[in-house]
Amino acid sequence: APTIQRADYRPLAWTVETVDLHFRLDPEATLVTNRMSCVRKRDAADGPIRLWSEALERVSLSVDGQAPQALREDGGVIEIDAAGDRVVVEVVTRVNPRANTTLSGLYLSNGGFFTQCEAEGFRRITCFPDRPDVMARYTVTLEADREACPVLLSNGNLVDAGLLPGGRHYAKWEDPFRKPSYLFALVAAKLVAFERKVETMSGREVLLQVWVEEGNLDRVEHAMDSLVHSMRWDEETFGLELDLDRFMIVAVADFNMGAMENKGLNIFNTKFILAKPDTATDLDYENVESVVAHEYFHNWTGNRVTCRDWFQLTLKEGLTVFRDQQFSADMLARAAGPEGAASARAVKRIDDVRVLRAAQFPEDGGPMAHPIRPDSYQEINNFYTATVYEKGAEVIRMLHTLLGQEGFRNGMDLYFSYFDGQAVTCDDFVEVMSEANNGFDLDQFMRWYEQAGTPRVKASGEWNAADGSYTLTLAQSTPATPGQHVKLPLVIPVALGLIGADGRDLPLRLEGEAQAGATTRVLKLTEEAQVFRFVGLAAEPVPSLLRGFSAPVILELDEDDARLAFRMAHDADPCNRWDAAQRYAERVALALAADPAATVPEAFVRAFRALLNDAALDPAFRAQALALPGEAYLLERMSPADPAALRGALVRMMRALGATLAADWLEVVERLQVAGEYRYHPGDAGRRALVNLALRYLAAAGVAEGLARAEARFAAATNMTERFGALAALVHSTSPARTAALQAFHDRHRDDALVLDKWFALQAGAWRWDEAAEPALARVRVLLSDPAFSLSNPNKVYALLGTFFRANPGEFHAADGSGHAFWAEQVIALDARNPQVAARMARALENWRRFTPALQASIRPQLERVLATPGLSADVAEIVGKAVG
Ligand code: HT7
Ligand code: ZN
Repeated sequence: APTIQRADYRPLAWTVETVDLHFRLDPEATLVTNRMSCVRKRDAADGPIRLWSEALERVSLSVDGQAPQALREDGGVIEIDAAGDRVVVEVVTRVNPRANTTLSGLYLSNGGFFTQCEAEGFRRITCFPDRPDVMARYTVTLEADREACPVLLSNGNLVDAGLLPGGRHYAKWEDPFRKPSYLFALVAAKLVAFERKVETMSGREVLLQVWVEEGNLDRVEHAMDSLVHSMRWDEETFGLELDLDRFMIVAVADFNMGAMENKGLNIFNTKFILAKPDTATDLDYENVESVVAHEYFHNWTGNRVTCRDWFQLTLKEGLTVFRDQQFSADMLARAAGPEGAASARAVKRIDDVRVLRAAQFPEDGGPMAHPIRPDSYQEINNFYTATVYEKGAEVIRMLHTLLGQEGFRNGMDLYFSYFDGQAVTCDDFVEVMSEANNGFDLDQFMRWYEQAGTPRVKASGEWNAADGSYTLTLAQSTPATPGQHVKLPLVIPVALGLIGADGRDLPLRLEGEAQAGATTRVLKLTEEAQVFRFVGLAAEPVPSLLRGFSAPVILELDEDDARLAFRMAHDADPCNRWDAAQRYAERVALALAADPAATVPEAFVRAFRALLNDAALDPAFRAQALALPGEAYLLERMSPADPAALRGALVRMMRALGATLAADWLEVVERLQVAGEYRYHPGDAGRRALVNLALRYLAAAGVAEGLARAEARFAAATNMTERFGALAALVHSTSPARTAALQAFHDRHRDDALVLDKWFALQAGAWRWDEAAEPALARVRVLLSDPAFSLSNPNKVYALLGTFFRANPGEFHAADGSGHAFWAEQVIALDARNPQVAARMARALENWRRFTPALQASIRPQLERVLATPGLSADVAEIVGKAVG
């Protein structure tokens, strides 16, 4: 596929003012009539009308009612020369939704019609200038069989509806807002709505609807609550109000991603809407809340102000992730109450950092590394990445840190006042932030948009007892990434504290300052190396750097075990306290991986136990701090990466910590049980998380009483968090009870697709705790033929294959290469149905060069096998092509 360059962006000569769409919906032959009024742009260079078209049967095309005089077609682009400044182009296309397994464009799911147009799905429905900088007003008429599709929805307001002959009916929708084609949506299906009317901050009454299949009506209240909370939060935090009279959310079981922010008609993967205590875990509840918020927030950051081109994707995604992270932190803090608020916020921040380290850092260090605003792509769908989303959000967070809450808000206000209704760039956003803050210099800051790779910040400190000063040197560097060898220094906000010998933070005074100030402050690192001298200290301090994870960098700091244990016990910043525990655990894990005879050091167990038994600490925080670092992150830190050796190390650690601290874990299980009816609340969720973790350690170590507790909890659980937590503990043990428990879980939830996804994922991700146990791949192969499994449903693929490839490296990278051959087989099979999903699975091997030579020798032929597959999609070809290099 050709490579598209950011630098090649050119405005179109013609735009579209209004679009009148008519859909005669039929599962195999839907007829789409599209009348668009095209207008020559006054400021653009001369040129033809350009329409994009993909996988379409074109029935007719006319310009002002006539056959076009000059029409050229090349690689999915139609060019029409038109005279004058205004013409009406009418295109009629026929599409086959049933045959559309890509889930992009118009497709069927459980008998209903759904669309997904971001990024370039609209061109699979009709011929159109399918770019985000073409913003038009849409009128949409849907016509369908009344019995099969009683509900007909599209963007905006319902303006007409009625019956048609032959058991059919129609509905007409008008969207009052101009929008790019990627925000168009329709739904025609058998659904029911859960409704609520609320008043916006200006006193307008709006209708909120969550549409689901009838049997799911008992699990939508949480999504509706989340929507109302999101509305309130955006009003209070940014003064942003819902601009529509009606806001709809529709849940669909077949969906490539999490959800989609179509104007007024958000379409969601059922996974991020449906939640009730018996089927959803605390994490599911949290995810529903944050994804509902994310899509809702897009209404302003994405829809009202959109992206000029897809290279600017982080303009809407990084900003919206930042907004949803802030929202979730505020919601958790509010629910936790004044005493628990700070810890609840920290726990959320730790979650976000975990995701960044596990998903984004490896991306930044591999063949797909790209700046948050990429310079080129072959397939845009491959760039909905952790870099664009999560690192993008970190970049916005740094802006927030540098400008302060008020400065950031002023910038947002100015952004909307300048750009409402427009398609703009990341430069526009950063410039407006500067302008709203007295010309705050953000020129160097723009490098965060331009450079790929995770920066390293190396810190070293020197204590001078004679004059009571502590000199901190910070040096930054960013490793070369593909196609980008020269890296310039970035603006890196480093939040820091100094801890005294008694474990308390010291007031900070930099040389030249009259008096000491706060105990945490933000240093601005802008040069390759900078020195900061703190004075007025009575004794050598312990530095706590990058508090709150103030920048998306890797901090390199020489700390011995004792110092890590000290920070684990005393760091006043919970993020850093957690990070100290992670660093210590990483050190132990890598040492054990390097030496099969090594054992878990006693000092580590002591530090770990102290955290476990610190009853003053929020259980949710303890659950975070006592969970071992993720395998993907550890593999990233291991050179060469050896998944089998690492898995061996982690098994030994789990067993040692489970057995040595058995009494402590059992006490947690005893004391922290949550009584009463389930409620989604951070306090209760934290206790459940810690008890579940305790059961994991106890079960791993084979502690009989722990296994008995897990069995009892599994049998008596009244909610999914406890039931699944206990099941996971049993599955991750050598207990013979694990097989029966898996079967019982399956039987109980056999008709529930989302719960079965958990069942698939648990087995695909299972470690082998004894040699006699079946390899995970054998189990995965059996599950592939399970009647509940389907390669056509992305959730099933992500649960079974995604978990095996990404979350079970110890098994996936089996020395015999069986996992790698299986990967190729599945990627090829998936690619024929759904290239986007196949490409996601393909990414599991992109960092193959980091592995041991033996594993590389096993992986390379499989990459080549995929690459040589006839008819391979551009999606997979880009990923595997870049991996092979
Ligand atoms: N903006 C949405 C992106 C999305 C998407 C992209 C490509 C293919 C399918 C997709 N479904 C949704 C989701 C979001 O960030 O809110
Ligand atoms: Zn988004």
